[in-house]
Amino acid sequence: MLKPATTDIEALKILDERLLWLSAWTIHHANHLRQSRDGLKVGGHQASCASMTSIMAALYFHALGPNDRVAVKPHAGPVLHAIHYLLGSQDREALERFRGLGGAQSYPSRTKDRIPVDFSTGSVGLGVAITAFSSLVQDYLTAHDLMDEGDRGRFVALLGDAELDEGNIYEALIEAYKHDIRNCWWIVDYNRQSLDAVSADRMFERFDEIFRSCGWRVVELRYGKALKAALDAEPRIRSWFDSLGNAELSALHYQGGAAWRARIEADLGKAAAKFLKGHDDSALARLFSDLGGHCMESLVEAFDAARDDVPTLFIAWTIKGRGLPFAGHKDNHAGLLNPTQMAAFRESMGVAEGREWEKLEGIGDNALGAVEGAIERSRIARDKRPRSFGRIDVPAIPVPAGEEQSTQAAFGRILLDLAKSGHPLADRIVTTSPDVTVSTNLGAWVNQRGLFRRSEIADVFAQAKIASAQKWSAAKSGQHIELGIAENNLFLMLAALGLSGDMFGERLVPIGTLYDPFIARGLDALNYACYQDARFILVATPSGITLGSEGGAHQSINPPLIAMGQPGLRHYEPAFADELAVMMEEAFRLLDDPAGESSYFRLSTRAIRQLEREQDGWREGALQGGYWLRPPGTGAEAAIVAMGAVMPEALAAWEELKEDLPGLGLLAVTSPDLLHRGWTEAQANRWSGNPPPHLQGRGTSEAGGGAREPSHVEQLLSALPRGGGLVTIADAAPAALSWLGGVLGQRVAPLGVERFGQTGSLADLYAAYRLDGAAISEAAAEILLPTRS
Ligand SMILES: Cc1ncc(C[n+]2csc(CCOP(=O)(O)OP(=O)(O)O)c2C)c(N)n1
Ligand SMILES: [Mg+2]
Repeated sequence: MLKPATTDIEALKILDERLLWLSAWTIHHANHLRQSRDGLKVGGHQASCASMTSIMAALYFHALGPNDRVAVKPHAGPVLHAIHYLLGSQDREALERFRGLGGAQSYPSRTKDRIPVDFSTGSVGLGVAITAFSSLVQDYLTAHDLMDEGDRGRFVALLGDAELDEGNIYEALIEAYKHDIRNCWWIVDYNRQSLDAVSADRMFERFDEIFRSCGWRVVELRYGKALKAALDAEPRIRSWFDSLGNAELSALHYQGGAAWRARIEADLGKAAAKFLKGHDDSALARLFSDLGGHCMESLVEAFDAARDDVPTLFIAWTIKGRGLPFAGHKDNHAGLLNPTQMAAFRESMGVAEGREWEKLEGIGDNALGAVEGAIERSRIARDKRPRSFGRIDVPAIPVPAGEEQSTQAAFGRILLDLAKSGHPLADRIVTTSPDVTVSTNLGAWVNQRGLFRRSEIADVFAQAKIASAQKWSAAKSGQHIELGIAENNLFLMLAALGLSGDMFGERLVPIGTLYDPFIARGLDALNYACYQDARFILVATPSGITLGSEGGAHQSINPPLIAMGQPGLRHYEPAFADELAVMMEEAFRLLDDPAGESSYFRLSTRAIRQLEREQDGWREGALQGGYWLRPPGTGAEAAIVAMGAVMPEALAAWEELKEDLPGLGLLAVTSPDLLHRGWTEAQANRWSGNPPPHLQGRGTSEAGGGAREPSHVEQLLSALPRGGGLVTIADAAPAALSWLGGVLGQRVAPLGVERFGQTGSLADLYAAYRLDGAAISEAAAEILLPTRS
């Protein structure tokens, strides 16, 4: 790589200042100039942007190539928008609407921003860690010949120093080490301030050790060129400067030149006289502000020197709020320049009033050409990459044979059959699991398709001819990514795999398995995956107190409620293997559909007798969230509404009660999530001008505010009278089903699990937690008696 000419460095410095100006102005405009409709503070982080502009100028206008992908520190979002504004891929209107409806988002968003955002960020730590998993996905794609080596890129995370407190970063670091990841740069904006205050001094020395021990190269950019030269010449000043704590440094940056002088005089006395004489106050402030993360020469040099594929941590010393009046102040995280300060800043930039949005306003003629050249030469993608959908051919998924089977076993069987079928879908599937591959029934699939590793790992047990049902060798061709026990990593892996189509143009079909209760462990990472519209299938098994002897610590209660509240993820909870087959087929299809989403299957280890179906009508209902397993007869007053593993109890109770309760129905719920969504959507459509298909084109009077298509759940429940009774039962929090009473005003007796589980046989536990036939009878009596009296 050619050494950049001095004029290029000068141009990058000017761009650095320009990003500082534009990011501060965008935030200022949103807070002080745009008309406020609610009187609330709009917010934005001028100080957090200011400490990153040099790093981002060096990256986007020099170091990054077209295949590199970046996760930008959330609160530096305005800098990313400013960069794309200069590149012509962001428009002024979106910046003027920063943090407003339809405007540039507060934190970079893949789905909502119009500029190409490689990774959404917002929840600190996750954007950092996902870059490691995306680099693993890139390795997977090249190993499977789905991507050319030449198209490989680097994965860059720009992070705040306080993000290093997020534990998920270290979980990812460990996993990344095991998988020997490469092509990753994590660049710490080391301004030594967080949201509340200045960061603790003690940790810093440890970070480089932690990373080095995980195979990373650590590059510390502590001093800029000028500061380094000055400190080299004055060893005493260097040791004094190095001894300052984070808070002292920040305070001095805030106070400025006179304070630096006074402090040096106080600490070093006569020994510093010569040094102080050679620097006036403003020279002192300038010199000590020349930290590595603000020195363009140092940044460019460091990035150019790290072009191999070794994962690299850059610790770039910066000043939070650099160049702004609150630089270094411990309270500056959400600080905003006031209009007077902003006017002074504008003038210092040579920007005329009224021309604030002019991209290169105030840049002198001598420099203009070089700056324009640097912008033009930027190699990063200007446009959003097209999403890749509709490429996966989904075969019919056969129902696994067996009179008695559990949904978990059926899942394993479906994957095994797919693996053996040689269907192209199977070649796109990548499975992953945090050390529960075998216990979630993925083992047979792994036996067929193998573990993925860039370099081969032999199965020592197999080589030694030790009998084992599970093969465990790894190779480039493998299709299972085994993770250590860290559910955060599972969801980040699924997020990265699930973005493969959008990021690399090759959609993969990721399937992740874990135990249902431990979804909670990775919940924010799951939300993060969905927020980016990553597409995957999550199989959570075993679940509920049906897990029996494993006890309360492993028996999940609330995941169906979690799923109901999670956008971008649909919950299916089948009772029977044939339902699961239909749902998996749907989940594969949804994963590859622009209007689709990810799916979550809550499965069980309880083997139950399968049904002999007389017709196929149930399928459509099962995909929409429920169907009548025993339709209510005429004059019916009540129904049992059951989900998942407790279906045998519901069926038995139905047999027992049907004489006493003529017409009693049994509704099999396969997804409370979908039923609820359908219900609220139907209501919203009535008012939001999205008429149901049969009313479309008939004008608004009929379509909006008038008749509406009843939702699936309304159609199902209208088989019973208003005022009828529903006994709902699920091996989960009863609230997952009890809301059904609100749909048509029917009364509900909800059965479910509300206390922590415990060990026990199924019969004991179902009796103790009221999930058995007796409980259903009692509940039915309770709910029907008042109407009869
Ligand atoms: C998971 C999570 N917790 C809390 C926050 C709120 N928050 C946003 S920025 C921030 C501090 C960030 O400090 P640092 O990473 O050093 O960034 P700086 O602004 O100093 O560059 C916090 C606590 C968040 N965004 N995400
Ligand atoms: Mg910080």
